[in-house]
Amino acid sequence: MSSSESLFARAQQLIPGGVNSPVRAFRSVGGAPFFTRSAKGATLTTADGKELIDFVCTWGPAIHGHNHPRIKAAIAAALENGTSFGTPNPYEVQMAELIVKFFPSIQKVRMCNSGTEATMSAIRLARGFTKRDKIIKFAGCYHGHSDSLLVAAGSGALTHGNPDSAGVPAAFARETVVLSYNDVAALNAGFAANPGQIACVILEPYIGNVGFIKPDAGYLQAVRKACTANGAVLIFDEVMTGFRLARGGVQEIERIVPDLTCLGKIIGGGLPVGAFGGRADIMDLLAPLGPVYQAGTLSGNPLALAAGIAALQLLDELKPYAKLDALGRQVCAAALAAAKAKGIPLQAPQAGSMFSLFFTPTPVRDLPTALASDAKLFGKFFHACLADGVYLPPSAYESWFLSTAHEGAAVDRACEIITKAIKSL
Ligand code: KE4
Repeated sequence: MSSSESLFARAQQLIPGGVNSPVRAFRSVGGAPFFTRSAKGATLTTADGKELIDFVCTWGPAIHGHNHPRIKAAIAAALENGTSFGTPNPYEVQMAELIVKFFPSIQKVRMCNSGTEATMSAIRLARGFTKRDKIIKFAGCYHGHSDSLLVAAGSGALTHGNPDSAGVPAAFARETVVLSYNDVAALNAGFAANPGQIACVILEPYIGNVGFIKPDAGYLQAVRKACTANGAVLIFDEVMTGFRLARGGVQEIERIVPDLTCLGKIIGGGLPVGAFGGRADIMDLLAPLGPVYQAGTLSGNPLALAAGIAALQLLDELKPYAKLDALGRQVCAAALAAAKAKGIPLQAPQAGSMFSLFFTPTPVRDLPTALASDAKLFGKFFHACLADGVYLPPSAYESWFLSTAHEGAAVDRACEIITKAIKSL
């Protein structure tokens, strides 16, 4: 069997950067990525036969650990009946009933195939509902790679954005206003500078894509209030946090009712999935009922939904959130103790099974304070952990994840390795 090195050499001949998603290329931490041969529980086994305790969890879906027997069995059972029908299927009804049960703000829901599709479609829906074109997003929040969302704060920061990727037309970017997160004054100024023009505000209620960042007390309530006052749709992008931090996501924890919610990752049990849902008066504008078009060949795919239903049923049975929070606290406490002993400044924001380590003396509360952390030192830390068998997100600006399978030996071993790595810096 080829090793990671030979696989990567071949991959780079045919796949841009040798990867099918940029963060996997290790560009942010240096070195070459390993290839994974298999995964089980808290562990990845690489193409080189190395076992790694995994703190990426395939970027969120594997909340029950990899290759959970219940999810595997659900996929196998669905597979007996075929892989895709292109017609409505019973799993779609069961999944919709589960999502609506766990997320009271979601009265109707549409399945799709990725988080990108979910947020792109939710924005189109908000624009169709309000008949407005502009949207507000926040610096650092990532919502997938649709054109309206690959936008950075523009020169006219309060009125329009600039493309954040080649290939995004300036005309598209101008419709996106990018503001700073955790800044109520900036949000109110954004609305004031665009009176009656903002279709929606989209945000990660707890950010996972700058590393993990929590909102200031009262911030989410202020966002809700500003959207209501300005007739803008509030979209919670809970692709990462949905079912991960609580059965009903951040909106359950913070008791906020968004107008639309985007989901993904966990609801597919590791298979391709996305979903968006919310107020019925907005969702009913979707084709075939209404004028907002959205579609997908594999939307509601029976295998993906069978896996996702098994994952959600397991969450309902196990109610693992207190345990996941204890595991997250255990890892952060070990890292903070090691950093203190070493005299290295470290921040370790955490909620449940999402957390990050930022090498900086300043609490991280938005993109600038995250970027002020020492990414180079994180790279050194990343490779010290990897060498000893712990795989962290290959970027200082990503949330870590853990699963119920990390409990016990895996998390204890990982804490030892993280402690040793910090001491070696
Ligand atoms: P996908 O299109 O990758 O399924 O979902 C996009 C998305 C939307 N919203 C949030 C809050 C997300 O975190 C994501 C995707 N998360 C990244 C992790 N930073 C996926 C990893 C990757 O891009 O390879």
